[in-house]
Amino acid sequence: MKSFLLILALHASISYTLSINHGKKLLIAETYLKDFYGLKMTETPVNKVKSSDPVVEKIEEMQKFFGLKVTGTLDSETLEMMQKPRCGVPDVHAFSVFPNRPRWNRYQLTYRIMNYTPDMTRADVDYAIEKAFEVWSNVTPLTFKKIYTEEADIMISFASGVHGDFYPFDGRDGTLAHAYAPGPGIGGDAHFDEDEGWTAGTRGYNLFLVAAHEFGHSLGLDHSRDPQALMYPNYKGDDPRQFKLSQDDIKGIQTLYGGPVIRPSKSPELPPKPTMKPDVCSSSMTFDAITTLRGEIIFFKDRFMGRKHPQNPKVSIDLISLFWPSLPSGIQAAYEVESKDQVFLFKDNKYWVVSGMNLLTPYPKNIYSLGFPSYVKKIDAAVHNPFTGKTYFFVENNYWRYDERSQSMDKGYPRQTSKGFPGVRPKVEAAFYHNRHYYFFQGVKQLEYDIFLNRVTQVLKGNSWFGC
Ligand code: TQI
Ligand code: ZN
Ligand code: ZN
Repeated sequence: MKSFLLILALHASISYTLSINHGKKLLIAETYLKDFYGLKMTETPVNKVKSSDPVVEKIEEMQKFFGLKVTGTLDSETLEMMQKPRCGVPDVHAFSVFPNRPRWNRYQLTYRIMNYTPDMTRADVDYAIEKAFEVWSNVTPLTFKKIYTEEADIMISFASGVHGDFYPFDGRDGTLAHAYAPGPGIGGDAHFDEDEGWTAGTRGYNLFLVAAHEFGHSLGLDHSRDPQALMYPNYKGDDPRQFKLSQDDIKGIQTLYGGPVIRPSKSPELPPKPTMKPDVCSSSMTFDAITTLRGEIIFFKDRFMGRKHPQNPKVSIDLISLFWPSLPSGIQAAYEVESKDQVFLFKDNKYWVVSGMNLLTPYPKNIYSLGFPSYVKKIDAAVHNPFTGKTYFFVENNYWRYDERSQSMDKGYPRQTSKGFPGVRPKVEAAFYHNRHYYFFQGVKQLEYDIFLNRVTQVLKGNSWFGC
């Protein structure tokens, strides 16, 4: 009898009826809603099946969870989702995401504080905002970098009343702030009502707490039904120092971005292409670019980077995107300025600067800003001399010399590579500095070059560093 009623109810909520697999679909939906949405027919008195339909409600709950169109009917999209493989954890939760599940398609996001409230010191505003982002970066792979010019993903501003969008603020109390779901342009942006009294403490509205809530919206979370949650739509003027993100908020944000450990297979930006890891011990192994990075030697090849510590025989080969999700594959030149803890990475006429795993330039810069003439379209190799502060850029048969201290290209370049580096014939395809030597890579060969003797001291195999 129970199951007959359920089938009746499901039947009523099906949007299309002419289907051969009808019975099978009902069975799928019945099992799914029972297993994951606690659907119990016993809760519904027989005569109430139509008026407050628990099946329709459960279907709607499930559609909302998956960001499907909320129709309350078993449309094809919903049925398809019900048949996807999944683990046996029920979807019953309090958090919620926006329709269509908007989220950022990369982990490294930028923010910019456009103006400051006079209610607090600038340092307190900076700190509140930084801490509010940390709430979310602590439990996801997301990172937030503050920038001062150009457009950031999350633009933060204080304004009162009408302020240039369709949602004017309303004076003291009422709406405190609002933020836009992830997306281009205004997407992600957060606006704070200047008519509120903002504080770093508990007196008015605590900027850190409200910002942490707004950034939840900026990242794709809607409101939660859990009163303990940060995303619950009720201001709790608790001591911000005692603040703790609830399990519900964590579950919510992690359904969008995953947990804090960066897993290469879960990178939302690049579904791994079926390229094989390079075989570094192959006799035909060549490299796109090589640099040192905090004591390790990094070999770039296609979408991969091999990391080798000079004293450790182990080589680890990872996707470049594991470390720098927004970097392209096929890096062509790279060098480290150890004194600044910066690594410069080049591809075509663009370059990026990283410090450890952090990208310091959210957008690539143009190599012409370094002083290259416009006919240079790409750099073959680059190497930095820590004693002189000079960087050498190799392009075809020539090289340029750049002064890192004055940040300018030295006069009298380009010069021929074979003139400046006796014994080194063009062209240099990759290079790095290690222990008073440059290592130049040409095809499968490697030249060890003593920077004080100014001559080649050894000819090695290109993959000699891997202990093959
Ligand atoms: N502002 C709303 C908010 O951010 C704007 C809003 C209303 C909204 N409904 C929404 C945003 C649905 C996204 C989705 O929630 S508010 C609180 C809290 C507000 C409220 O000014 O009411 C906080 C802003 F949670 F305390 F009630 C920040 Cl923390
Ligand atoms: Zn606004
Ligand atoms: Zn909110």
